[in-house]
Amino acid sequence: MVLCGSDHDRLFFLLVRAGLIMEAFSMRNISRRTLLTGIAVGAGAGATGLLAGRALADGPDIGRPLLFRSPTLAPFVDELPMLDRVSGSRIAIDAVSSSHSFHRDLPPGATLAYGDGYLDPVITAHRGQPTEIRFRNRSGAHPFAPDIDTSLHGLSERDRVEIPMSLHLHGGVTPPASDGHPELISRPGQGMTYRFPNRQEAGMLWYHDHAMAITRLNVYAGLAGIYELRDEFDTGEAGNPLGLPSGEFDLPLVLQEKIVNSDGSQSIRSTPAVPQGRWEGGAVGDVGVVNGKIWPETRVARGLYRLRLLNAASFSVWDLSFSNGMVFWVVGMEGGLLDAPATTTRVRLAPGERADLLVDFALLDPGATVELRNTEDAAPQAAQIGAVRMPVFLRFRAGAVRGFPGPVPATLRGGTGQPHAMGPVPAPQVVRNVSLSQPSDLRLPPSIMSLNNLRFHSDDIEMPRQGTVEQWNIVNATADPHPVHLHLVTFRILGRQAINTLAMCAREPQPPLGIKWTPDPDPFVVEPLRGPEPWETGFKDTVVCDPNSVTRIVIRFPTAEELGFDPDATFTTDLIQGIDGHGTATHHDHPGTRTLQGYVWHCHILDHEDHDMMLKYRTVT
Ligand SMILES: [Cu+2]
Repeated sequence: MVLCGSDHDRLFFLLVRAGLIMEAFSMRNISRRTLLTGIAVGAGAGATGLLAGRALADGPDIGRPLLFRSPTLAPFVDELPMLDRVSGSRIAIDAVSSSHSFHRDLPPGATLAYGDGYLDPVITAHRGQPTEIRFRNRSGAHPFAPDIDTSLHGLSERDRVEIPMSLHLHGGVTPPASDGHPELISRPGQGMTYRFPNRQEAGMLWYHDHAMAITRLNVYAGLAGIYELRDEFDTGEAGNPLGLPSGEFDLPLVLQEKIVNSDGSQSIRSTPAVPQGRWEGGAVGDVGVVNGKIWPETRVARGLYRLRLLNAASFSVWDLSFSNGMVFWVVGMEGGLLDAPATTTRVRLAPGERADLLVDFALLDPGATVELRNTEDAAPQAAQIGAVRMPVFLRFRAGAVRGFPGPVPATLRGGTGQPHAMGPVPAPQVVRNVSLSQPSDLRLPPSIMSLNNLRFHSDDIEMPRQGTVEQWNIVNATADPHPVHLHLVTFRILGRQAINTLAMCAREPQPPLGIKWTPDPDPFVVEPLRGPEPWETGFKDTVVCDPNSVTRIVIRFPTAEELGFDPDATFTTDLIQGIDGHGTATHHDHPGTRTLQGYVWHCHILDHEDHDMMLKYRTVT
């Protein structure tokens, strides 16, 4: 029997698989744990009160037997790391086995790194000047070797010690051969050259691993970094025509969640209910990590800052705000700037999403502190085994000195010295329904995540025409949010509507996994269209699709002429070379050269992407 996505929950099946039958059935009767009702939230709650009772409380937690947890760690004792920067038309990046201490009281634990340590470096690029990345995989055994699930996508024992890697520039308008296709993998001793044309507008992109079925482990281990693209408007220099803060007043903040062990190592596992080495479906962290440190603090001058937030977590969606409730401004998102700053007191970010913000710390008295907090609860299915909100990321402490003196700009686009205005959302020429589901089949535990009820290797893929504008109605038939990311393109959000998933599934039942299922949500909407939030009104490359809802986006698929490359060009695994640079193709993996084509779209919950919420797509002529 195949059930509709929302009819059951994945963890039930995971527990059954793990042999925890009683736990699985008792879980069905557990509503959300009430342990944390005492957590103080909102302005005025001190950090100690806020954090007491959850991740900072050490020792066994008999109330949450289904979760691992981090040891007790004091918040705000580490300085926020300032990320190193590199630039240039040719950049060498070696992926290596490294180590890093996530907290003052933790010894260094094993990581993977592009360079050294964790999360380095920030690559700065400029529009119109291509960047060539000479990538080499020089890693050793995987820090999460025992956690690799060799039942996924042909992974084997070899992958524990010879890590496959593929580098993707998230948000990059990149030729397909350089886009980090999940099956174009470099093993240790191999590498390839990635070419990024940088023909797009300024924005904060990021690069991270994208290798098939192991992305969640590689990124969590440390394979991620910021890619800062500048242009003639958003120069990143003092005196830029947009009047935006620059230099020390322009702070990239890479937000992550983790579980760490007292020996300093990271834990990718969140629940003992799933045996080690089996896909979990999503790991909720209990500590907030910013630029590689747990709950850091940073001193800020009293003035305007540009904070560029990236949700680089594997799993959680966060609703972020300041502990004093102060107003701030959204100036942009994944694909560039807004026409004008938008005032807000919160911004919600799912994995893969970025928010470009202005925050005025002149509002603080010298010595005063303010925390960046999260008020979003753990996703429903994780909450069912006791996962709770990770409440805070970092603390800012105002210094005595005055900082960036400029005001919040009145406009950012459409004027002199500014990029062209965004324009209205274009009218779609094609409407396409696509689906997100959890098509568990009692014959096939554990659960699996899916786009269109298909698996990654399906050839029943979307093939939008180049030069057309399409509306995608993304139907989320599950009980959890999923951030959907399309490679190559940016899009605009029309809005969201809750749907009656049960009624929809009764009318259009979900067939067995492997048969395309893209139900029409329109007869089942239960509310008017809700437009995008203020931080979603610009050009996006990732959108959070709420549970039991349809999320409507409008995408223009560019032509080869506009792109300066053929987005439908084929490419082969011959791109992978020995890293001595002699250009000899080495094919240890496959008996022959494989030909690949196109891009992918996927859920940016990395566990979901790995199994199997990712599909190929092509843009055709
Ligand atoms: Cu997902």
